[in-house]
Amino acid sequence: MKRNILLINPWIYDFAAYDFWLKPLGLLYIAGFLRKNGYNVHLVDCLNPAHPEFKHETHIKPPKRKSWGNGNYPKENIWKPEPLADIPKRYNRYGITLRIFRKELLGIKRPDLVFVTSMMTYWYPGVFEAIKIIRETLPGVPVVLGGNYVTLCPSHASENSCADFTIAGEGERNIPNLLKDIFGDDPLFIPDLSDLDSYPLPAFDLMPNKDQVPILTSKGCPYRCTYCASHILNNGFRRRDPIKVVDEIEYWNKLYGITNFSFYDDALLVDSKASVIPMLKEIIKRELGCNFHCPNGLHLREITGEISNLMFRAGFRTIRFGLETASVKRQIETGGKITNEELKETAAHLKNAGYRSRDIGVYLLCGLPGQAASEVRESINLVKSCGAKPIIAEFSPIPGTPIWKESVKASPYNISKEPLFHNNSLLSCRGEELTYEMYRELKMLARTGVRDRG
Ligand code: B12
Ligand code: SF4
Repeated sequence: MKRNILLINPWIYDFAAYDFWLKPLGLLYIAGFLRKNGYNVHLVDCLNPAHPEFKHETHIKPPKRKSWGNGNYPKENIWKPEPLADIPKRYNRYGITLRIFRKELLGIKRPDLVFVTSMMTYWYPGVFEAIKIIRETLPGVPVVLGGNYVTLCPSHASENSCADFTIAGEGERNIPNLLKDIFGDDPLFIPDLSDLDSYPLPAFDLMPNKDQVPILTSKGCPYRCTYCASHILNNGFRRRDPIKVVDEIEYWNKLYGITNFSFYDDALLVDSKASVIPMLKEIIKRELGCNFHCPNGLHLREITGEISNLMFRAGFRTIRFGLETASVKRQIETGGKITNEELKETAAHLKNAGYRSRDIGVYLLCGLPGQAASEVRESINLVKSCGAKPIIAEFSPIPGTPIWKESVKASPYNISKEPLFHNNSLLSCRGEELTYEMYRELKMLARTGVRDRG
């Protein structure tokens, strides 16, 4: 008889959260893998903004959703975890209510195993809540926890989560051994880990809310920026065949009428001749009429006139880039992924292709160790002067990154011991020179005065 595995995408517990095309892609890949190995899979998505049971939750305001698959989450104000007690901000549970979650768990066939995913390190309270309720409602069923939080904070996860197993790293790599240990099952199918095209498609059919589909054309990144965890989370840089990526897009489009897709790559544009250029040409050729969104920062350096035109024609609507800082010194110190000259050229290419200033979002890090407010201000002004839109991205320190030691030194919080202090809203590594007041002013400055010129 087939075994049943329950997959859980937990809530976000945070001061703020916005559904910027966010789906549990890693968990859906694992579901595809499990299915291919003959397991029955069922998913409970705690972040489903459109759960039918919300009609009975009259205390919750219906969230504003956008037609492109992004928008607000339903939310409830909750108690702050003790380490955050002094932070003068409201703390929320984003997603379905606890009652709906319990009802979901009690309404399904008892599983043989539960897989729980995790994303940001500082979102672990929502993960722990899910595990606690699973233990109450499904006593005796083993719980496995994986995902980015476990990979980045393995000891914290194994010591505090109450999961039976905590598994760091790529699921496809580690789950076969786990299934052997728990059930004695030998896998029928293991993908070639060096070939992303051998992975089964993510089991997107399990998602209750099919408003958009996330796509991954590659894993990892050839750069090594000091603040980024990409190299810890991925084993090298691997890419899919660009035509197979378009086959996947067309598949979801034909099957469910999906017209919005978001790219989750760390390095979508790198090595463009072999990857993104053929992909864009194929999307245009097939006349799919879809919208594409890149919420994660793209590499400015890779943009040419040709790529800009192809992106525009293919339907790339939301484009975000990572500049991080206009300080030449810091650009070099943190990895040298971009120069200010390249930003100017890129913005001009994108404008020529038809994008407006407000379409060209450029992320700027704020709150890096030792970073002065003037550096962020100058970065904002540079982005504006190039005819693009600056977007402040608050620095979140990540264990294992090259900048980690410096972050630990700079922070008044115990970021080594407590992942809640990695929360980007805290600006936990800012120097005294960059006050919250200044940060708010910088946010305002970034938001105002982006004009469409030329
Ligand atoms: C896409 C993305 C986003 C998207 C959202 C997508 C999402 N689902 O959340 C957007 C652009 C919105 C986003 C925003 C931010 N992000 Co982000 N994001 C990513 C990114 C690039 C990919 C995540 C992903 O889906 N990968 C693809 C899937 C296939 O992989 P996966 O989820 O890891 O799953 C695999 C394994 O983890 C494992 N696995 C997963 N679940 C399970 C479960 C079990 C049981 C097992 C065994 C295994 C397992 O197997 C899976 C398959 O191989 C990661 C970097 C990265 N390469 O992972 C950063 C990353 C997670 N983000 C990060 C950051 C800093 C942010 C921001 C704070 C940036 C900012 N300053 O504004 C914001 C915060 C958003 C918020 N609301 O607070 C950091 C993490 C910070 C932290 N402390 O945890 C990362 C690591 C990037 C970095 N800088 O290094 N992000
Ligand atoms: S280029 Fe982007 S994904 Fe690559 S290491 Fe730097 S920040 Fe990370």
